[in-house]
Amino acid sequence: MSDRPSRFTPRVFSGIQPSGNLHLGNYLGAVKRFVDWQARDVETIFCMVDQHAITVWQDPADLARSTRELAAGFIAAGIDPERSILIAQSQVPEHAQLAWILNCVARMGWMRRMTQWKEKAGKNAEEASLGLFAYPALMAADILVYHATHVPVGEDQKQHIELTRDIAAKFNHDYGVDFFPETQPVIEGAGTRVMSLRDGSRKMSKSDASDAARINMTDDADAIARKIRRARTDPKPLPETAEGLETRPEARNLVNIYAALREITVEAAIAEVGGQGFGQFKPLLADLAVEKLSPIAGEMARLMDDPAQIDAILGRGAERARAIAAPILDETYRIVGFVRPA
Ligand code: AQP
Repeated sequence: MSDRPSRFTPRVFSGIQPSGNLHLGNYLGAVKRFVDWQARDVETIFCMVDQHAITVWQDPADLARSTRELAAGFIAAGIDPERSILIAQSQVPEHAQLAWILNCVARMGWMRRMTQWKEKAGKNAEEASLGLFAYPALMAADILVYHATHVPVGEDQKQHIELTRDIAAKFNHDYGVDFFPETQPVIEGAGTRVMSLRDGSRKMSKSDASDAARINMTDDADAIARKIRRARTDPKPLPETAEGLETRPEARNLVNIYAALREITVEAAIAEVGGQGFGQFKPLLADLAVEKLSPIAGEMARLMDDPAQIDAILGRGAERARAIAAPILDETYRIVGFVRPA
């Protein structure tokens, strides 16, 4: 946590879109680190951001299934719904209510600069949804409606957290208040940018057309081993130093994954596996991945057998979340000048 004094009680918020399969990048860059945060003496709120997911088309049945599966993934990976607050975004309407106000604070130019908007809308911006453009203001609301001070995310979300800070600062400035905190992005460890197994220059992503490019958290041991065996690499053995990985994106990605799964630094990983050829290293990595991920997949499958239990957990989470968010939204309304019911 930051050493800077703040009047805000430390509170952690982060979310994941239920827009497809939870994958190794989401796990190492986000969920695994959520579990670390949960072990600390700080309130933690984790969210299935289903309203973000529909900024691009989602089949309704798939969205419902992915939301429950993501909740199962969180729990199977170690999120305890008693210790943390686990929610589906659409069950806490305060997120969308605050987002409207933040839409009126954020500037068009800020949104246009977002890398994710440029990448996802691409040349087809006229056809993209208004929601996709406004997505970062909803993300700011997700965070600020809890006065969250820390947001653990992968590298790709850094820009959106910086935007959240800009929106909070402009709100505070425009209304002459010190109401929203300066949220810190927390981007740490070897797994903050897991790359595609087919192309070391692209991040591992739910929306990659090639299933071979990612390891899904629901993959069985055979699928995990096969994907790692077939992962693209160069022909040289692993270097003896971490610097030697700098110009070798695919090798660097596999060593990063190894380090993140082993919970060691890249330097320590290279001390263990430097000099190995991929014929030796890939089976080692596959065994490690199966050892760490298979129990999570098994537990996810078990939880998915009882969707009513997942729904009950999310319902309880929403109640607890609303108890925090509603007073913050109410105060925001007062600051803005909305007349409140007597
Ligand atoms: N490849 C990755 N490496 C490390 N962290 C990652 N995250 C996503 N991909 C990687 C982190 O996972 C959290 C949730 O991400 P998200 O699902 O909300 O959005 P995303 O970043 O857009 O994820 P995808 O998989 O790439 O989805 P699509 O394909 O739909 O765009 C975030 O903390 C993110 O940093």
